Amino acid sequence: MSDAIAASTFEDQAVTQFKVRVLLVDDQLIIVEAVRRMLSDQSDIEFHYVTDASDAASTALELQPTVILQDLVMPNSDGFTLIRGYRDDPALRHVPVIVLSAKDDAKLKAHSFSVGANDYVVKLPDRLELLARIRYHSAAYISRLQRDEAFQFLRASQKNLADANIELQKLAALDSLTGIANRRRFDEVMRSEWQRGKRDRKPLSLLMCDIDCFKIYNDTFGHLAGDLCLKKAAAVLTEHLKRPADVVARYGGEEFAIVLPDTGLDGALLIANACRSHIEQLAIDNPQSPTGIITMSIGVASIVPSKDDSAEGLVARADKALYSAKNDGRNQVIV
Ligand code: GH3
Ligand code: MG
Ligand code: MG
Ligand code: MG
Repeated sequence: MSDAIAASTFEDQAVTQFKVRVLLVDDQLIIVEAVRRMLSDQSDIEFHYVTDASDAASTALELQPTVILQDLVMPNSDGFTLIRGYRDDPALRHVPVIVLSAKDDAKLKAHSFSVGANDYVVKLPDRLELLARIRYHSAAYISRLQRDEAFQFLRASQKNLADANIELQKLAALDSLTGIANRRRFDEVMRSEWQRGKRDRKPLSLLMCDIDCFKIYNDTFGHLAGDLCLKKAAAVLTEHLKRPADVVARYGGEEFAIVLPDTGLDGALLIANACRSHIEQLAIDNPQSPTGIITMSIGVASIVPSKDDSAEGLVARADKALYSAKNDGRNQVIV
C-alpha cells in the first residue's frame, strides 16, 4: 500500500520536456537543404526529413515530431493521402501538419484543410514566417501533450489512492496479531447478518470461544509465546470453517467469536465441538493448568433474528453459555 502511495507523489514524476521537432516530408533535396538552413541556428529546434513518401508515416511514428512540414506533390504518393494517413493513426492524429506547397491556390488550400492540415505555406516562405508557424503549431501541440500527460498522471494518482483506500479498509478490519477479523469487523458482520437473517427468516448462530487458563500460560512462557499460541488458535479455527460466510473474529484478548449465518443450533454445536477438539489436538503444553495443555471453552447461542430480539441479545446469550462452560470445568461446549 505504501508503494502505491509513494508512486503517486508528485516529486517522483518528472514532467516530460518536449522539444520542437520538425519533420519535413519533401522529395526535393534542394527544399530539404533550404529548410535545414533556415532552422540551422535555432538551438531549440530539431530538424529531420524524409524524401521518400513511403517512409513518411513510419519516420513520423518513430520521431514523434511536434510538427510535420508536408509537400503535396511527391513521386510515390501525394500529400493529401499522407495527411489522411496521419489522421487515421492514433499516434499521429493530433500532430500539426503544415502543407508546404509550390502553388498558391485556393482550392489546394481548401482541400489541404479538409483532409486535416493545420496550415498552408507557399514554398519557399520567408524564414521568419516559417519559424513563427513552426513554433506556433509546436507550442499548441506540446501543451496538448502536457495536458494529456497531466491528465494521465492524475488518473493514475486517483487509481493509486483508490487502491490504497481499499487496502486501508481491509487492514482496518483485521486484527494485527492474528490476521483474522477484528472486533470492529465482528460488529459489522453481526449487524449485517442479523439484518439478513431477519429478512430471509434464516437462523443465525454465534460461538463465543475463550482459551482456558491462558493467564497461567502467559505467566509460564511469557507474552511472546502467548501471542504465538493465539495465532495458532486463530489459524486452527479459521482453517476448519468450510463456508465463506462464516467469520472468525478476535473478540478480545484470548476470546474469539465465530459468526455462523444460516446455521441452526445443531449445526452450530457440531462446529463448536469440532473447534474445541481441534484446539485440544494442537497439544500445546500448558503444564500449570489442570489439563496440562491449551484448551478452549465455547458458549453457543442460536436464533432466528426478529424484531423482538437483537444481535446484542445473541452475544449476551453466547457469553452466558461461555460463562457456564468455564464454571462447569472448562474445555467444553455449552448452549
Ligand atoms: P479462563 O480459563 O477463566 O479463561 O482463565 P484465563 O487465564 O484464560 O483468563 P483471564 O481472563 O484470567 O486471563 C486472560 C489472559 O489472557 C490474561 C492476558 O495476559 C492474556 N492475554 C490477553 N490478550 C493477550 C494477548 O494479546 N497476548 C498475550 N500473550 N496474552 C494475552
Ligand atoms: Mg514535391
Ligand atoms: Mg477471557
Ligand atoms: Mg481465558
